[in-house]
Amino acid sequence: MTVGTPATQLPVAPGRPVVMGVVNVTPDSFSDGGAWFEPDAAVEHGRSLVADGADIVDVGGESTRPGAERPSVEEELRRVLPVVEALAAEGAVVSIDTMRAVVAHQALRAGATLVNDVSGGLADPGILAVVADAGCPYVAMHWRGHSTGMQSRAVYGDVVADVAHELTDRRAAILSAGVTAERLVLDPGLGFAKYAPHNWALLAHLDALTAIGQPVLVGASRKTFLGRIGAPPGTDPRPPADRDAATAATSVLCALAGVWGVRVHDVAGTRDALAVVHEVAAHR
Ligand code: PMM
Repeated sequence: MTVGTPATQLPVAPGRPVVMGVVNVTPDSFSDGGAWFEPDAAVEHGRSLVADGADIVDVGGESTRPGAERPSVEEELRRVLPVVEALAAEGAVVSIDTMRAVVAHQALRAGATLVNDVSGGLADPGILAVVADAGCPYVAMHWRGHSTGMQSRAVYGDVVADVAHELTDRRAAILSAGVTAERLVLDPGLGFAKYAPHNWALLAHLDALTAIGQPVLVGASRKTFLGRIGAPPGTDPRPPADRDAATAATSVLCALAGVWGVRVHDVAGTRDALAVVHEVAAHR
């Protein structure tokens, strides 16, 4: 093991999906761009997500909004490492949201225990060896290319079948790189090379993704397709902060579909929504 940390198990939350709270240490993320760009503000935000009931805090230093330019490796490290280190030192379960092997490696050294890779190992295949060596859980998201020009790749025959097929192929590659099946989570990548009808279809057919046989994570939170809910035709989508009720509704659907986890900005609202699902299930 190269990172000097013990192998970690996939976190689970009995009776409900795991809630992963988002800490974007970026100047330009679509949902909360710039709000937590200073390390102290990002750490404070991570703490408040834990207080709200986040099981995991997901720290990322690269915006993946459509068309976003990539930061340098040095800049990404500068953004995320102090935040990972501080939150992990306080006992938070920290995941590192990165496509880069070196960032994953350094973040694991700084105390992260899970790697969340929106490229599923396609952007930097070396990340799979880092994860395999660390023995840590790994989220592999469905991805068809970097943010610049990504929406031009939103071409599907049957989006649900195509995404399930491509994730199944990624699973084979990831397992053969030495990541263990019990630590591998798959994610449909809502909004990544996908337009609104693709996202809705994937949410409507989560069973096709859970059927692959791996735990599933869904990141619908505050994405543009949810901003169209309640926005009159011909107007702009509602702003990201007004999309939390719609996000909580997606978390309910995810819970009913038996997903492993949801990645959200509004942890408190999602925990309430999931508690409702839990109570109803307990009273059947
Ligand atoms: N979405 C974003 C970033 N990271 N990770 C996973 N696993 N799944 C997602 O859907 C996902 C992600 C982009 O959203 P943000 O800018 O609000 O973080």
